[in-house]
Amino acid sequence: MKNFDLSLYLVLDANLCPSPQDMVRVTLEAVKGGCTLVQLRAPEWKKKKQLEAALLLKQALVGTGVPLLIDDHVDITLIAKADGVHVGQEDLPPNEARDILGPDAIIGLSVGSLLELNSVTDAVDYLGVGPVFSTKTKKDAGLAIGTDGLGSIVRKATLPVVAIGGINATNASSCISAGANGVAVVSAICGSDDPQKASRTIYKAAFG
Ligand code: TZP
Repeated sequence: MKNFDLSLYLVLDANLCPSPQDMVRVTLEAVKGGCTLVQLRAPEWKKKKQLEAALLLKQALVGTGVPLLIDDHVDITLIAKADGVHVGQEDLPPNEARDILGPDAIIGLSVGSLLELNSVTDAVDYLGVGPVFSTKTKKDAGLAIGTDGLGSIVRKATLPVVAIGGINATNASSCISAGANGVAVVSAICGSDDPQKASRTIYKAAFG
């Protein structure tokens, strides 16, 4: 069994954390606050900077039990010995990512509609579903699907689901009530003055 916990999934953002060191700082605080999984997502950065961040993050997470996933880049995942990759609908397909990374890697896939569930294969371990609420963080995220949209995807999905998009302490519990296994958060943690407190507050709001 692959060991990962989607409960509070921190997605690091290159705009809110402008350097790899910022990413490490936010990550360590978030882990103290209960974050269970971390993704490096920095499409604005050149690969060299993404790799630097991945190596630092992997080192920082040693001994925490919190896995590190890399958005989109299988090569960085391999080089940094990260725990897996998260791919979108337009990225390297999950089967190809699995062929490269092997059976132990964690592979996540973004799904924004019932139609996109058709792209789920045996290679996928979890689904990132959203945007549930409107978000300024990802410009091309598409229209918010709401908790009703989330619920309809969860009911058809055969894999664990993490909700994403506009999630904060106020609305996190509605995602769990709609059937998500966890919440993925960018700005409500990365943009907070106190990422540890923000993480703890969101976790408690979601799971009590
Ligand atoms: N994928 C769908 S929405 C989103 C991503 C990466 C961004 C979510 O950011 P925030 O700040 O938590 O709304």
